[in-house]
Amino acid sequence: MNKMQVRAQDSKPEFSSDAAARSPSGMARRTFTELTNAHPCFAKGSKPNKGRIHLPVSPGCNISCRFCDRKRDDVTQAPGVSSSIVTPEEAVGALRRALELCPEITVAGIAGSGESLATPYALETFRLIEREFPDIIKCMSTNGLLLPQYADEIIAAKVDTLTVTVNAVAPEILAQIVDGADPDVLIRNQLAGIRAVTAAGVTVKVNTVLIPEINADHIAAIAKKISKAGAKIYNIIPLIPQKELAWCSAPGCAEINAARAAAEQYIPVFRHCQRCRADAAGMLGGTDISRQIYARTINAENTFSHG
Ligand code: CLF
Repeated sequence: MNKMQVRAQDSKPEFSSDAAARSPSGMARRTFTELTNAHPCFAKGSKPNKGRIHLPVSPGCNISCRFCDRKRDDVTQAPGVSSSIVTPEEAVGALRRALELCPEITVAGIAGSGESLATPYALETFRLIEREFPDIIKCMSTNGLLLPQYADEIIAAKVDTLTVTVNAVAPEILAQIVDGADPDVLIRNQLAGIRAVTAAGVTVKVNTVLIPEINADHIAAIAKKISKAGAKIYNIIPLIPQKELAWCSAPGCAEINAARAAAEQYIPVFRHCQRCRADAAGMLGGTDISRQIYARTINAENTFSHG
């Protein structure tokens, strides 16, 4: 039997209260249980009454995933696309406007358009948000290459939730997906970084881009490793074939379901990902209000970031 066909066992892990969320540093953070009620992307079910805004403050990247195209436009459905990049101060203004338009927004997320830790703007933005909106959940997305180096700053900036994109835990597989980083180093840093921030009470989600020709049989191995490292929830995102991975296929429902079942043996799985733009705003799956917040020339369709 193909690993992808292995069904999840009946006794799937359930969400549990998280005592570790009270960090050793004494800094109180939202527990995973609290987040399952308040954060649209950190629960098994959908939360139609909670929204998020993405603040596109991070232009650079440091690993060059072969499926990614970080071009600026308003309509392309592709990883890393956003209409514009804003400054940390402009991002706080965007959050202010978004909360006026959509009070259901509970989360300010930074998911691009590039890598959050490749430039200082994401952490700077979170520090500004903490001053003006301490009740808003601060959600950061990263490829994890610099996570061990920045773990203390992330913790000090009171980031509540961190998403690490882990597309493989075997270097020979990751080498087929990432062009600009040593796969051994990237995997080592991702896992060490997850361990470091979760020990301080940050709740970690892992995203994996499911690429049928490359990592589809590898999902259970990823789930096992990231769960052991401290991640609380797992999101499997179907590939949009483009750029250097245009030769790969977009996984169908059966492949996605099989991957989720394989992962769920080890970790709860989030199933409601909307593949948000790096500048999305509003309710997940609902009307996007980002046009009323960020300058755009054309109506935006739903595009995808690694958040
Ligand atoms: Fe944004 Fe990502 Fe935070 Fe959510 S999105 S940074 S964890 S607030 Fe959510 Fe959108 Fe899927 Fe991301 S539905 S792409 S998983």
